[in-house]
Amino acid sequence: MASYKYTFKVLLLGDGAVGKTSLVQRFIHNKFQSGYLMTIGMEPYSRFETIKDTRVCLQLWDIAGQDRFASMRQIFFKGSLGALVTYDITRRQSFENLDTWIREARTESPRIMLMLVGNKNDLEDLRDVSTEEGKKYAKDSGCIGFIETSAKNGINVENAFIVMGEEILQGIESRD
Ligand code: G3D
Ligand code: MG
Repeated sequence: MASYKYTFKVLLLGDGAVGKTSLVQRFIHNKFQSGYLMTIGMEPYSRFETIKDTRVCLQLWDIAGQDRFASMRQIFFKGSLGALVTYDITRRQSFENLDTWIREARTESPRIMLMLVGNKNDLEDLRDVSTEEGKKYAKDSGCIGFIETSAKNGINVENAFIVMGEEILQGIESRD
């Protein structure tokens, strides 16, 4: 039986179609499915990880359109320790909407740790937001880190979630 010391509730935030569900599927099932992706409601996905000798449960909450209603939003944000704030590097509008996502996260969960994720970096030819812009935005908005990922080919997906877990763990253990 799995035993673990902590559960870390981590949210996936960002505009529709940036790849939030695909990132979760890649991390949990190590697969990518194009064309038909079921929208995940309020059911979280979990993966156990050993981070710095500590067994933790990374509990991932993927946001779907309906979660933007106020009553759902409260449940969604309640107890969240971190969020991957995600945009699509080929769609500038999804980058420009980050301010709104970050403001909402900080309103609902004032101490939440945010990691900026630029997804779809397999589509280099269609890139619309440079890596430098992403880096700068992460720094200016107080994110704990920035990473470019591809849910399609798996690049950096584990890294994104595990770095998030490491930062949360460090935050908790330095408080004890
Ligand atoms: P969302 O959960 O943020 O709404 P989805 O986004 O995970 O549903 O993904 C939206 C679309 O982007 C899907 O296309 C999905 O296959 C595609 N996608 C997600 N991540 C990547 C990626 O890293 N690279 C590429 N090239 N595409 C990606 P479809 O066509 O299935 O609707
Ligand atoms: Mg989705």
